Parts: sequence; C-alpha cells; structure tokens
Amino acid sequence: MKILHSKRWIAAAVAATAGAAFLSHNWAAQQPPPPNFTRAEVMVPMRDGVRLQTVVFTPKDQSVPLPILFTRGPYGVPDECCPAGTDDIVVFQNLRGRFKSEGEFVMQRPPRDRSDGKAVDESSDAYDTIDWLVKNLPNNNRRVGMFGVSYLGWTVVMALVDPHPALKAAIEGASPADMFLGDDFHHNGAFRLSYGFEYAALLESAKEADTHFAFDRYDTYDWYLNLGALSNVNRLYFHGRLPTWNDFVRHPNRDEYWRKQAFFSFLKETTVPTLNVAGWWDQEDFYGPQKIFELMEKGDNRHLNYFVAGPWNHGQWSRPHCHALGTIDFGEDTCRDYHEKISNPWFDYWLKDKGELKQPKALTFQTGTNQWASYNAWPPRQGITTKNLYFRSGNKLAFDAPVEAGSAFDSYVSDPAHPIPYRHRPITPTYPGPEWPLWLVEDQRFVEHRPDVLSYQTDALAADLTATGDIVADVFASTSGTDSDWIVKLIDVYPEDSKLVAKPEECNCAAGMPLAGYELIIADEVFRGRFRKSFEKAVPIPPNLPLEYRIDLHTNNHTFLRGHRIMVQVQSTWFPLIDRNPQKFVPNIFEATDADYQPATERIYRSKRLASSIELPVAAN
Ligand code: PG9
Repeated sequence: MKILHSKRWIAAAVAATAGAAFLSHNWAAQQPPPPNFTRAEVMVPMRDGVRLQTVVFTPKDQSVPLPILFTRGPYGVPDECCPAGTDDIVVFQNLRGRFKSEGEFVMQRPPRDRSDGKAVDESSDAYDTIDWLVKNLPNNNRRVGMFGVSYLGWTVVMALVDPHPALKAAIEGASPADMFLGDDFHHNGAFRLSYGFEYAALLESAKEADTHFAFDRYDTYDWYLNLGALSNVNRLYFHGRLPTWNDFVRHPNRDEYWRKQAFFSFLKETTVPTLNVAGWWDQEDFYGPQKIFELMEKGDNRHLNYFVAGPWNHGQWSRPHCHALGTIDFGEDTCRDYHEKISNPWFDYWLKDKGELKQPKALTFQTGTNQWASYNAWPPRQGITTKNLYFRSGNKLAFDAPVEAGSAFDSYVSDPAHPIPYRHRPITPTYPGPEWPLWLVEDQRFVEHRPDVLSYQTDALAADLTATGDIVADVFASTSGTDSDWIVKLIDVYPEDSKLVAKPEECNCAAGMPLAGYELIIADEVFRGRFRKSFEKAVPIPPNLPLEYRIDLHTNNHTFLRGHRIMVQVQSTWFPLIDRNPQKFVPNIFEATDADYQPATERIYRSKRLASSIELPVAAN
C-alpha cells in the first residue's frame, strides 16, 4: 500500500532529521528515491512576532483536501521529503532560536504564565503554527496530526496541553516526562553525566549547527574520570556559557525549575487522541512515555489515550524495518508492524475517516516469547500476581524468603576512583554512536565478577515465567558513607546450551556470535540515596544504618524462558552514564571538589527482617 510506505518514510525522515547529527546508522541511505513533492520554506509568525523556520512538503498531484502531518524540534529541517504515493501534507519546523528560526532557544521551555497574554511556550507556538497552516496551506482538510520522537515527542505533548481545535490526533514517541526523575538528564536525582554534558554542548554551543564536544580521548571513561569533580566542568570547559549546564548546577534538587517543566503538573484532561510509544531498551526516554500515558489516563474520560511498547531502543520504531536490537533478534519485523498495524491506521482513522480503529488500550511486545499482546489497561491488573524474588545467601535469588535472623548481608567497597563502566570500554562519545544506542543490550558478564558488583541468580527455570507490568526493586542497604547510589539491574541469563546466535542488523558484535550464557538487561534503574525522603530536599544517609530503598524499575513485558535464569546485579557506580556520587554528603554535588569523593563500604541485606527482593508482576500462563 502506498500510504503505508509513505508514512513509514516520513517517520524515518523525521527520525533522520532529528538524529542525523548523532545517530550512527545512515537512514538517509535507506530512504526511498525522491519525490513527488514541492518544498516551500516559510517563516511562520507567532503571536509575539517571532517567526519560525517551517518547511512544507505538498504532494504534486493533489486532488482532494489533505490532512497535515506536523512535527517540530530543535534539530533542523530536511531538504527532501516524501516518495511518490505519499498523500499528506508534511510540515517540519525548527523551535525558537534553532537554525533559521528567530528568537531564543530554551531547553525544554517551561509552560507559560497564562495570566500574561504575551507569554509564549511550545504549546502556544504549536497552536499558532497549526492556526497558520490550516488557514494558509491550499487544499488542506483542516485536520492536523502531530508526531515526533524524543524532543519532537515532547513538543507533541506540549501541543496537547492547550490544543488547537484542528489538532485531531497525535503520536508521542519517547517524550521525556520528568527530567529529574526518569529521563535524559537525571534518574531518581542521579545526574546522567555523559548525556547531560554532551547534550548541553551539542545544542547550546552554536545556533545553526549541532556541535559535538571535542574530546581529546577516544575512551570518554578516561576523560570523565580525569575531569574529576563536576565543579571542574565550568572551570575548565564551559566557563558558564551553556545555560543548560548552569541550570544543572543551580538546581541540584527537584525544585520549581524541574517541577514546572515536568508534565505531572499540567497534563490534566485528554482531549486529543494520543498514542504513546515506548521502546523497552530506550537508552534515553523510557520513563517518559510510560509516565505520560499514566498521567493522560487520569483525564481520559473520552477513551482517547493509548500505549504501545516494543523491543526497541530510542526511536527505533521509526525505521522502515527492524528485526533485532544489537545482538538480540526478535524474530519479526516489529518496525513494519508498527507502521502497518499501528501508526498508519491511527492517522488514517483520525485524519481521513479511513478504516476502523482496532488499537487496544495497550499493545506491548512480549520479549522472550516474541509476540505482540493486547491489554485493556497498562499495567494490566487481571491475571497478574506480584511475587517477590528474594536475595539469598550464596548469591542465590529465590521465591522463598530468607530465614536468617539479624542482619545477614553481602558487601562491597564502592570506590569513586574506580567506577564501574556502564558499557564495554572504550566508551566512545554518546553521539554520533554507534555504541550508545545499543548499550542496554550489552552482555553484563563484563562486570559480573567485579568485587564491587553483587550478583544473585535463580536456578535454571523449570517453566516459563512472564513478568507483565511494573517491576520494583525493594532493597535494604547501608553505606559507611553519608550518601550513595544504588543501581539495580534485572537480567535474563541465557542457558549455557543455548543454540541462539546473534543476528545483528547493526552492532559491533559478530553475526553468529553464540548467546550461550548471555546476560541481557531487562530492567534497570539508579537511585541517589540522598533523595530517599524527598526529591525536593537532599539529606545525608546515616552511616551504617540499613534503610529500605524502593526503586521502580518501570513496566515491562518479558518472558524468562524455561532453562534461563533470572539474575539481579547491584552496584553503586555506573560511569560515566551517572556522575560519581562523592559518597560523602555535600549540599550540591555539582559544586563538590575532588577531595569530597571517598570510598564507602556498602551492604546489601538479605535476612528475614531486611529481605531485599525484586517484586515481579507475574502473569498467569
Ligand atoms: N533524548 C533527546 C532529548 C529530548 C528532550 C530533551 C533533551 C534531549 C532527544 O533524542 O531528542
């Protein structure tokens, strides 16, 4: 079908535009031949007079009024678009202050003050643009669909806050929801150093370009370690010139700055049909789409809110085809599924009155069994029983609770001078890749036997075990220091006799590499201990006192197959993904000095009273 092909291409083109500067794979090369479209570049005026660079692609043979597909972001606009057969008007726009758009770029510009009639935000810019488009583009059918991944997904959600009446449908992919709790810049208050540092440099070093920070080391693990304390960043490199970095430093807690750009405070009523799309191995914004779906559910009296999750990394579903992620093959072309069964019927239905809407409330790909599954709620409640997998002596993980009295524990020394790499070294810069988009599926054996990593695992499973829904780590831990990070990874361990081999579409691994014993992360998260009472106010951890940390590992849908084992790894550094915790409480880690960083002895408890566990939402088979 031509239409399927065309929209698939659009998604790929947008992703390519959005990520051209940083993503390794050459989507441009995969794009179909040009175009039966005319390209017009216009400066669309906003209510305050600022004009935004906007590119409109219109099909040459246009017989009936057409819908407008619209996307906006900070990464530039394409020169070419749309193969023969595409029959929508497609519009790309640069945000304020990016490329030829006038005005000032503000990273995730917060919502405007509604009492100020002249105030602007991404919601008003989307509104004003849609208004201009439906009034000025010839032969449009006055229906607009917005779509986009990541930053471009975030602008979709911003447009939903105060939607223009012509905005009839949206697809939000991997939009961040809360940059302090779960997306690109922090997770549970722990700063995502490599991403935050490199992204601030990328977006704010120059207006008309994406400027990669010039590392003088091939292995950025070394570079960041040599950097030392975070206070060295402005002193040695940014010199106070990057607004986003300055904001990181000024707002080390979840204060008003972070709260007011997080969606929880202003996504109240769902009025536009919205599909929220997530990838199980999204290395950037996995939390966002889940949270946005959850928030929009609360105001979804008209049943317009939907959730889709697949076996993808950040935005991978936008590609024309995908069978694998790095080493892991999922047996079918889930990208084609996405275009043919999900996104194209979605826009056809809402923008052209074509077809029926067969979309279930939640459609998630169950990895392990490798099949799509429909649910009437996400996370589903029916047929799900929460079962605790306990940390036991001898590095075991079991459904039987520990029996030891007192405070049985395992222990390690976490040393900020020797942090655990989060992926195999050398750790090349985040962008342009190619390793970054695949790190979440890297084999975790590379850290398993480090003395500062604790691993617990089940026996080989006698039957399949499916976890569908929210996974939580309930960890009892103490530190000899006064602050600490707790990192938990839930892992699927493939059997030693596994005959599976890697069939990569792309990765720096060999095709045919055996997956025997492979340790695949299924869920993971970090929690910065100083925020255990509140993200708004950091407090020291009392040394050597066992405390409970409940760490949400987010929702999932995975079957640990018979013969596989379930493993949990616990550690306190994950570098340079997460900045090093000094392990000594300081009021603001961005202002810590090198002398503040100290080793600490960490204990993870596994006794009857202090029973650390993973809470699994086990589905009835
Ligand atoms: N993950 C990127 C991002 C989104 C929003 C804010 C900052 C960064 C992106 O891929 O666009």
